[in-house]
Amino acid sequence: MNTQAELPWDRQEIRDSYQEAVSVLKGNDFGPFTKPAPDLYPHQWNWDSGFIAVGISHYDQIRAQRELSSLFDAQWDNGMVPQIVFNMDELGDYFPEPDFWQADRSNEYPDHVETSGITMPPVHGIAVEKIMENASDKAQLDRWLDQIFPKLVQSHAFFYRERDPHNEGLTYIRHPWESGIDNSPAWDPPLKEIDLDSVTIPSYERKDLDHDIPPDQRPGHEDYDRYVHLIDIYRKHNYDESAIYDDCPFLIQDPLFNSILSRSTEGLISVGKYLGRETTQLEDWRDRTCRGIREKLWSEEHGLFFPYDLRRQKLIEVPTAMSFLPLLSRSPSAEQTRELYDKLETCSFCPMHEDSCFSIPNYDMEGEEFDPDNYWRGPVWININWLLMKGLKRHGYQEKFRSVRADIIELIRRWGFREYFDPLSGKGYGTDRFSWTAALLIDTIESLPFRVSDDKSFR
Ligand code: 9WN
Repeated sequence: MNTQAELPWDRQEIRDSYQEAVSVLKGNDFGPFTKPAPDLYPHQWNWDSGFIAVGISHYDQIRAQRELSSLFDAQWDNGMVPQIVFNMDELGDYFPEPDFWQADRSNEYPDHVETSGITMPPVHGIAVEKIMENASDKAQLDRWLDQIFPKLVQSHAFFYRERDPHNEGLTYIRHPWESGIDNSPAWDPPLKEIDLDSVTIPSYERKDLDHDIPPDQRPGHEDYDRYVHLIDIYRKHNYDESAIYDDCPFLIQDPLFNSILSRSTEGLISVGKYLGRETTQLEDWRDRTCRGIREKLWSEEHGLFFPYDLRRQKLIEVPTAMSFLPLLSRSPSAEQTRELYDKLETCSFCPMHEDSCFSIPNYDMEGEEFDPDNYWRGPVWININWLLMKGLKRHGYQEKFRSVRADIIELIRRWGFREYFDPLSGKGYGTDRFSWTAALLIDTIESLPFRVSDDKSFR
């Protein structure tokens, strides 16, 4: 067990970082939800809200509950929780917005909010479990859980009913934005199969480049053309899942998505047991997904997990941080776990510098496409490192767990609440005052040997 004496920061420094993180989240608070960042992302995002709720749960139970309630209020009739719930007070600064998605063509669309027409990695079972652990007002908690728990179960049922065509326990994603790791090099092979010269791309105007972020840190124009082409397919099929399945060129069973789904289901099992509900169905989902990951997404040759391309019926053998995400769940066998750990320690994923290591980059540093400042093509992301940190702890890799934890704190202390970080220099990129960076810093600090939130004097 690490002791305070082994930590490189004193209590006051940690308290200062914690307080600053709280002020980032309060600054991005829009009432019912927290914006991912002040300008670049003005709406509510699905997995962002899950991570944000985890952080807020340490200091404001009711606000954390509200973060998830507002997201689930936009749940579609078929159970899908949308990737974006639009903030109708701030339309115009982001692309694509409701007029482009036209998601109301779906029979399943909610009638009181505007949303996009895809989903995202379901981290909310993890968040609800965390809120339950941290709650001080149990009566409030019970009332809220009673209301949110069935919605969460319904959202998982959506995946097994609509997105698991072969009953393998593996959900597919149908857009890179559903993965949350939009321009990961792992999506290059399937996306390149979309021949841009032979499809008609609807006209559109990007807004993400209007925020002083260098274009080479964001996805390219050809990426956007393909993102838009996929949306056009959904619109043509009125967002009908089975029609989309028949036609969509991008259908991927992704280890990141499925590991999160399985870990989130574990969260729901804990909540279900607390509420005295039947959890057999949840246990069956958890086990089926773990088996699917372990058996279908593993590459013996590489000793890594990879996404499976359902269209082309093969693994996409591109090593990324998502190859390790099954550690978050009980999916990997003991042998697979050891192999993953060994790979994490190679120079592909463990960038050691003179005095510092900046933790786990999102893509193989020795890979051809490695780019230390381009979005999901190399940088370190705090949410991925936070998930991996939990996975390392779960599988008993205490030392590596502590080093990733220390890197998360140190990166943010040095470079601020940035969206992503250069794995070579540590430098922060993308938007500043990024909400999940702040929220997950809070949770990471709370896992230190002394609990900052127990010390009421600093707030
Ligand atoms: C598209 C909000 C979101 C994150 C994603 C991240 C980025 C959006 C974009 O921002 O994606 O969903 O416009 O680039 O890739 O993970 O949820 O923070």
